[in-house]
Amino acid sequence: MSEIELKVKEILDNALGEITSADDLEKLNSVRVSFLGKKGSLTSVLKSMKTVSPEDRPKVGKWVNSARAAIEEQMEAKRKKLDAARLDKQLAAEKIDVTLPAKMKFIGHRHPNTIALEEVERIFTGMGYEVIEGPEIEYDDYNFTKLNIPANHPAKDEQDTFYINKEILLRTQTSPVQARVMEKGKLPIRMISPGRVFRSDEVDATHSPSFHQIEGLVIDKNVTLADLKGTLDVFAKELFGPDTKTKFRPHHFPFTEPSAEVDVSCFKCGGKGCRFCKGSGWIEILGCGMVHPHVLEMCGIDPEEYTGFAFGVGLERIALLKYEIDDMRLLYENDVRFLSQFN
Ligand code: 2U9
Repeated sequence: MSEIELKVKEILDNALGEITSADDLEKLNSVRVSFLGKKGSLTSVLKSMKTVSPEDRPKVGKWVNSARAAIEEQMEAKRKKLDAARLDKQLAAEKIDVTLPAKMKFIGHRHPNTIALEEVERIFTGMGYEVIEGPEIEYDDYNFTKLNIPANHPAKDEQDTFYINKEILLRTQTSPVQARVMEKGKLPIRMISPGRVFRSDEVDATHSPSFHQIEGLVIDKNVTLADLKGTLDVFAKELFGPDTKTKFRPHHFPFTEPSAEVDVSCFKCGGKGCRFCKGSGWIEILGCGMVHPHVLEMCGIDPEEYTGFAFGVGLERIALLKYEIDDMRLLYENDVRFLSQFN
C-alpha cells in the first residue's frame, strides 16, 4: 500500500471514529469541517495532488472520492439518528397535559353608557320607535335656526359650541337629525336619535365638552300632551321600576310649546326624601314638550294638520343615576378598575 493510500485510509478511519463518538449535531458538524471542509484533512490530500505522479493521480482521486462518499454516508446516517433522538427528547420534555383547564380569554364588556343606551333603545323600540342617527358636524341652520333658535337668540349662548366656520359647527343637540327626518316629509314619525353632542363647557363632575343625548320625536295627526305624558310615564316605569311616578314641571325650550321638565320619584327612597334625591323625593331626568308650530312649519310640516311631541335626555345622566355614579368623569377615563364593575 502506498504512503498516500495509507494516509487516506487513516483519515477515513479517524473520521468514522469521530462520527461514531459525536453525540450531538454541533459535534457532527465540526467533524464535517475538519475532514471535508476547505481546510479539512481529506481536502488537503487533493491539494497535495501536484506531488503525485500523473499516472497515479486517477487512483488517488478515486481513493479520496470513495473515502469522502463513505464519510458523507456515515454522517448522514448519524445526523438522522441524532435528529430523531433530539425530537424524542423534546417531545418528552414538552408533554402536553390535555386534561388541564384552558386559559381564560379576556373578553371585554359593554361600557355603562352603552348599557344605558341599549336599555333606552329597548324601551322605545318596544313602543314602535325607530332609532335614527345623524352627523355630528352640522349646519348652524339645522342645529339652531330650524329649531326656533335664530341668530342672536340667547339659547345660542347657553349652547355655545365649536364652529368649523360661520355656517358649520359641532352639533349641540341631536335635534337636527329629527329636523332632517321631518323635512323628508314621510309621516307619521316615531323616532329616537341617540348620539354624541358638543358644548364648549369646562370639565367637572356633571359637565363635559362632549356628551351624549337621546332625543325622541313623534309627529302624527291628533298627537296630544296626554300622549307625551303617557309615553314618558311608561319610559320612567320601565327604566326605574314599576312604582316610579312622574311629575311634569312647566319649563321653556325654544323648540317646544308648551314645554316641561320631568322628574321621577326617587327610586332610592320611593319619594320620602333621602340623600340621593337631596331630600326632595324627586329626581330630574329629562326635558320635553309639544313641537312648536313654527318648528313644524320650518321643517315643511303643516301645523294645522299635524302635531307632535319631543323629548331629550342626557345619556350620561341616565347612566349616573341608574348605576349611582357620582362623577361623570369616571365615564370617560376608561379606568378598568371602575369599568370592570359593569361586567
Ligand atoms: C325637534 C323638535 C323638538 C327635543 C327636546 C329637550 C326638550 C331637552 C335636554 C335634556 C338634557 C338636553 O341633554 S340635555 O342637556 N333636552 O330638555 N329636548 S325637548 O326637542 C325637539 C327635538 C327635535 C325637531
